[in-house]
Amino acid sequence: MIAIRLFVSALLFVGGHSFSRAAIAFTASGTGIQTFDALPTPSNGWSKMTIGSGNGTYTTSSAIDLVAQTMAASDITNELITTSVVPPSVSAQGPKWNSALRCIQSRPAGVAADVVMATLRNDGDHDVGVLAVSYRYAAIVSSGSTIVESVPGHRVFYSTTGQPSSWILVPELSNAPQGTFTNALSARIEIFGGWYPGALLYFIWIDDDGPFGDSPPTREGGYTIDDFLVISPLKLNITFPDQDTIEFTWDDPHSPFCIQWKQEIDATWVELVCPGTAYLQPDGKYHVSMSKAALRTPCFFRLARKGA
Ligand SMILES: [Ca+2]
Ligand SMILES: [Ca+2]
Repeated sequence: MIAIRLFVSALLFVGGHSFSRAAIAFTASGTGIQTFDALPTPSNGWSKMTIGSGNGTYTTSSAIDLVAQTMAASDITNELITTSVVPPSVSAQGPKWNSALRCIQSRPAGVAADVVMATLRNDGDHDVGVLAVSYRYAAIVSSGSTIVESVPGHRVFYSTTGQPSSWILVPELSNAPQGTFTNALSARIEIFGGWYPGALLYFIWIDDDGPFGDSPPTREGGYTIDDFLVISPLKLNITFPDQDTIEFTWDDPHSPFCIQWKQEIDATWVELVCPGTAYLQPDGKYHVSMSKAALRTPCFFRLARKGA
């Protein structure tokens, strides 16, 4: 257990199943950032497939969520195709690796949907109950055109078995806005049933072929995934041992993180209820609502990589 005590009298800065399948290794430090500088192959844990034929097959997110439940990870085995076309061109060949953008892209045409899959294996020595997944996510279209989709972007699911009817929606990754965007997405996932050492875990991204194709001014969107990262978030405990002290503790003895503390107003920070516990992601910024008289001023802390 790591504990950091903050003495608030110095308020501004204190204290500091098929185990042989190729997969992305998940260790105590997570997957490492997947930057896609080279073609991500099935032996690297990345694969794809297409389903159906013809655009407009699915008109609602719930229709896509239903078809997800028919999928089996064992069927999603094909290697991504390489392209260097920017912005992403439409294709019936499924999701691609863009060597110019150095990311994974989807922009289906002539199929019902594109499917991208990441296969992870828990190479740690203990069960994992909570994950934090993050990546950069963009919607791109040719200049002079607008993206119009029945279901914008991806619907994203995970499964610990890869079997049909096992896919669990990740809402934070699945409700893209209409039109172009550049987002940093993240989600905290409580893994139903846990993720055991040696076991696989799958993420799938489904991009349906919407009502429009590649004729201006309304087109199928091109969507990109980059800097994909999955980690175990830290479970942070916040207590008030006495009037002048706040104590933060977390459970990872190898954690290369420290708490940084300051007073600052920033409406974009995430508010937590305190005292209490919270799962945090590295480099995140969090707002603690203080309840003790000496701590009524809005205060903020940041979990930062050590040495950053
Ligand atoms: Ca990249
Ligand atoms: Ca689409």
